[in-house]
Amino acid sequence: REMKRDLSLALGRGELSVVYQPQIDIGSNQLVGFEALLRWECAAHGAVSPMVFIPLAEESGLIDAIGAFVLREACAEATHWPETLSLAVNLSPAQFRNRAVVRTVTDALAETGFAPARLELEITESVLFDESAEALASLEELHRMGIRVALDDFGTGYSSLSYLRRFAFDKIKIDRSFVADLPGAEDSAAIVRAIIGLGRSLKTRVTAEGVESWEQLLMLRAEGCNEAQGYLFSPPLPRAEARAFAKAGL
Ligand code: G
Ligand code: G
Ligand code: NA
Ligand code: MN
Repeated sequence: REMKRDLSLALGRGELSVVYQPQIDIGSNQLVGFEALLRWECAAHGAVSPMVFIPLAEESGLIDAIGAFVLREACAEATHWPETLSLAVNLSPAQFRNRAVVRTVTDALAETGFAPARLELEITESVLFDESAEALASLEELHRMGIRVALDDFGTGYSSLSYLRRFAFDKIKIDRSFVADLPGAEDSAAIVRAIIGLGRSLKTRVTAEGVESWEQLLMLRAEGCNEAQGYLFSPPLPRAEARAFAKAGL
């Protein structure tokens, strides 16, 4: 459709930007890093959600250029933060269709001088779902460079547990749909408790997404969840505000 054409022009027109959401260590209440999230302010359509334009980018092949832009932009920005802070960047399954994704990541690190050990890549289990041999090889190559890999939106896919055996994820992110029902809903509480227990057994850190209330945070802390992000702490922030947040701590 027409929006696809607008998206192909968006990069050149400077309509794409990156915002940063703080990630907090629940035990110490310290800021540990930020997740980079893409934004598109389209001249014709106004603000378009990544839930809408990322699938368009995947269909049209623009995802590689857009993905490279997010990595370069976010790594460059993160060099201005204190060295203790990490940067998480979302990668689309479509970016793992060929091994060039490794080059895209290493190029961004080389161009910006950002340390691989401070970078975390967020992927969904569907990365390992199709053409998993190639994707797995790319993930392992990135891992060997010291880059961390997080399993995003955990609990919403088809057979999440088998993916935990296929690759040694550094982090599991509990999907915000489970967190939204806390602390009241018994079934969501049981699922969240089980995921945190799984992380503990596998020695994999667990992050809760979409934390909006103190009640949710207290429950997550009591259950031993490692990290949290959500509106309780901060919405995603434009880079100048994220920089100020980084310098001030939490
Ligand atoms: O920021 P927001 O809640 O609107 O993000 C909606 C969805 O878009 C989330 O699932 C998020 O992971 C995805 N998303 C945001 N930024 C990026 C990005 O840079 N790359 C990819 N592949 N997905 C992104
Ligand atoms: O799929 P992913 O987890 O990458 O999506 C992150 C998305 O969640 C972003 O679009 C961000 O704007 C949104 N988000 C961040 N914090 C909260 C929150 O506390 N509540 C809700 N409902 N959404 C959030
Ligand atoms: Na994410
Ligand atoms: Mn998520």
